[in-house]
Amino acid sequence: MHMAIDIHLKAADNIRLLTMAMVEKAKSGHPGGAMGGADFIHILFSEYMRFDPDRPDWIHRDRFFLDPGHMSPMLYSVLTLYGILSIDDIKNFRQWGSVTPGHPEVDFSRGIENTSGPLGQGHTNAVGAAIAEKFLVQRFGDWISHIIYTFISDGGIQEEISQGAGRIAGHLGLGNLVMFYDSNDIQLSTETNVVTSEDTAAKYRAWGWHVVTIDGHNHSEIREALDASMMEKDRPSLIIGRTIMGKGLVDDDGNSFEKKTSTHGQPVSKAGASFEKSMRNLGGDPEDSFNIFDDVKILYEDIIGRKREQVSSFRKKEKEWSENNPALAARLKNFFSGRAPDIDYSEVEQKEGIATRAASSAVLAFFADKIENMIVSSADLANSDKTDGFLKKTSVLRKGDFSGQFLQAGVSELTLAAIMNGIALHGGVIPVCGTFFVFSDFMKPAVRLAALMGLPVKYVWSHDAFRVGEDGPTHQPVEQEAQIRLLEHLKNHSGESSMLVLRPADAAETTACWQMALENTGTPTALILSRQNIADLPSAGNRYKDAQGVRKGAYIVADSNGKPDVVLLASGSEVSTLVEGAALLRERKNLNIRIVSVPSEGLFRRQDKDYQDSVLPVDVPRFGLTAGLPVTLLGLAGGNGRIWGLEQFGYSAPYKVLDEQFGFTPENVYKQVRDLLSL
Ligand SMILES: Cc1ncc(C[n+]2csc(CCOP(=O)(O)OP(=O)(O)O)c2C)c(N)n1
Ligand SMILES: [Mg+2]
Repeated sequence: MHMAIDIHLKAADNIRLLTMAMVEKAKSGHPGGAMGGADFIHILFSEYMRFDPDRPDWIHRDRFFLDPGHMSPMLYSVLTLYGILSIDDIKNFRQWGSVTPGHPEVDFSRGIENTSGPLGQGHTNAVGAAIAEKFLVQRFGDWISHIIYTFISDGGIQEEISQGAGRIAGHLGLGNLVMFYDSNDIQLSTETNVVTSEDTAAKYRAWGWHVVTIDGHNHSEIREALDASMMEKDRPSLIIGRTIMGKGLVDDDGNSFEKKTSTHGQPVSKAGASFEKSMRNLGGDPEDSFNIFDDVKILYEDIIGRKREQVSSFRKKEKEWSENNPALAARLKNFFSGRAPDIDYSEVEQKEGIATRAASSAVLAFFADKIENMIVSSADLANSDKTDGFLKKTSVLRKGDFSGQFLQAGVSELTLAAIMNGIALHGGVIPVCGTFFVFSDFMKPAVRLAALMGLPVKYVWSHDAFRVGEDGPTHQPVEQEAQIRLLEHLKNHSGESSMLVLRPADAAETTACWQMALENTGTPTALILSRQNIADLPSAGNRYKDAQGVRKGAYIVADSNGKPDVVLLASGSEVSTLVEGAALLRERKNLNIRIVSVPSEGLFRRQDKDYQDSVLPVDVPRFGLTAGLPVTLLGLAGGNGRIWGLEQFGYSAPYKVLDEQFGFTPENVYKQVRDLLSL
């Protein structure tokens, strides 16, 4: 018994030692917090987590979401004990080309469930994954249930997003979620008592969580707390582990160097501790700082053996289930295929002259009948952003009943977006979320991570311009489109444009853009939609077919005979204003006019040069119209062109008045183009 306890402490110390060694060698990193969390990580990974050491991406695994990405050395160390990472991998910590970046970047094949670093998002990803798990268990049975573990620190507890995550997890009764809070009283620049005096346990209890507070270094208490969490079916669990920052550190004189803010974010030697003496104090050898103790090796070999047995007996159970339930098994496989659903989008019926948010609603209603593994959600705007087209055909997810497919997130856009990331990371479910475009700002930190991680989250952003009208400038997006399209310019680590941003010009384009959104399984997609009705764009024959041009990012909507005198271009509802302006130009000046709809500049710029030149001939003047900042169209209509955009915040007034005041009228299109061409 005594021996058994010792070896676990030794394993935890080994994690502390590797952590110190990694940061020391890299000459940068965050050792203190990771050294405090080592005990929990060792017990969790060795005795509780179900996963396949040979296939860390196995879909039936328990998940572990790290929130404080700066504690990466702790995670990398335990993955090294498992042989999932090598000693060389951790010797390359934070170096170019390594698989051990400063903050973990999602890598299922190496047991990294999420990209973490922006505090608060990691544990909210876990809430999303726990929702996905409940959703799947409801459909496939208890046998596929698994636990979502997450690890949070003082920073994550303080970040506002934790309010949304805590509320939603409690409200939905996510008994499959277990969160460890590394409560070490220290944060980056101060002790926590400088900034907070809340009763965190009471706060989470008030949200409906099961909460225990333990000594985070006491392995029996950790086990008891985890065991108790396993019994909780309808409440998420919070284990507040009181830990010691930089546990085991000593200075040159051998005095304790624990509980120091200075060990948060630099090698322990730089902070003032003695690397050598601290190594020895923890049973290590400074000459061989990346050593794994022989008995810890044996311990982990034994653990790996047991994990393999656990996985193989699970696989037997799975096989039996599949044989007895072939239809369900095929469905499960399909859910996790990550492929876009096979749908005939031409069957979507659109009414004439509607707002693109209404057109999106029609598409979502169509999806509700066809896509079983989609969760649509909204931050309390379903009836405005029109995600309610989907909601009307399903029910909301609620405590004890995950048979529906709609998540009512409440007013918490950032939380919602991070939950969507978690759903996508879990796999098996397609996440869609809506809010007003102006509030995409609130989602942005999670959108950025979705772009970095390459997650196929879909954003439904309605009320796309000052034409929101009477609600005034707080609700009228101006700079948002230029801002979000920067992610179209930014490449992800696969070398692709990190996000697809689509602003359809009418109902037919909206259907086509939704198809692109679902087919885009490698990056997030945004749909930017109008509040107000839009006249359908002209079509010689079949508008649905014409609108397929959006697949190239930009296409010719209406053309002149022969070489155009001018090309008019825009996205969204401004295209229809161009159509009316073009009529005036033809009538009064007999001009040859081409109209181009550009739902995505980023996508258009990835087409071959010939196509780009065929749509926007280099020697023809261009006029761009945008309800956003003029810079939104600079890359398309700059140079030999002119752009009419909005250079100020909007005002509260009926949108038709604003159109007049701001010059978004056919008459102003006429005037601007006449000036451009000096006619
Ligand atoms: C959103 C966000 N804001 C700020 C930071 C910078 N930062 C990294 S860790 C940290 C606080 C660290 O405190 P804690 O979470 O308690 O970690 P510990 O010091 O205990 O390791 C801060 C402010 C960040 N990573 N993310
Ligand atoms: Mg802390």
